[in-house]
Amino acid sequence: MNSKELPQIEACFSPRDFHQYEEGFEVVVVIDVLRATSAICTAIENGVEGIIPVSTVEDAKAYLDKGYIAAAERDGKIVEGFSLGNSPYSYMEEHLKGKTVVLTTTNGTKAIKIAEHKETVVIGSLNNLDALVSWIVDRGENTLLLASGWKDKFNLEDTVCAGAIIDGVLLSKKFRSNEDSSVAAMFLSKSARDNQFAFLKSSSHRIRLRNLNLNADVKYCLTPNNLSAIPILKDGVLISQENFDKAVKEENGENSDGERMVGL
Ligand code: 3SL
Repeated sequence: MNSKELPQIEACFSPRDFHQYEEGFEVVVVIDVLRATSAICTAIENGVEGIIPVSTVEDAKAYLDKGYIAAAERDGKIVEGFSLGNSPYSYMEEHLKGKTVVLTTTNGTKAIKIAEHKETVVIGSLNNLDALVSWIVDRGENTLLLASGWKDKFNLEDTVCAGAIIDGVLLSKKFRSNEDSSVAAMFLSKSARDNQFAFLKSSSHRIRLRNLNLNADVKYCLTPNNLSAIPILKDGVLISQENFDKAVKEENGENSDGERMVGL
């Protein structure tokens, strides 16, 4: 195959730039290492049935009032009136297994909402790095990595993660990458590779979270490959890849072995 025909993988550094990059990409991977997408991957891996991302605290509050489990974070803190925020550890709790959680966060859920019109939206983090790289390579579609950043600004940790994903995907030799943003992301991720924790010491959001005594969360979120879940958006809800595949088969009138069901 001519290299120009290979699917493309690129990085977009901020939700503000998304509309400049999105054309031609079927798959968008939303990344918010600290902490939204790490928390979402953790939730799905630990048996949470679904996460409904919403843009505003008011939206989350409306769900809460209707009896949903709802979580809200702004500026690193749990919003008043909610008992659940954005710590990955809170999504390991037994009582959330099998439940659907509505979630709003400062940047991560905003980025998901910006991308939700695309054909396929999945969730990336350092935690599910290798699983995600394999998934992207198997899928073989044009893939845009959307860094959530901080209030539309560039951030280090999402860029390092995007660079690591591009690096892994390009190793397959089944993708190409052209944008300078992607080259820069790969350079950063290579510089960080041996000790992400030390490299990201000066990240502004890491400092923000340390000041909120959230060092354990930061350590967890910077741990590569402790998860294999790839949350994927289906009708506005992030679900596991297995449940996504099952739902798509059912919609197509197939049973779980891919055979068409009689009468359909
Ligand atoms: O910006 C976000 O979406 C959050 O992940 C920020 S925090 O880590 O919860 O502060």
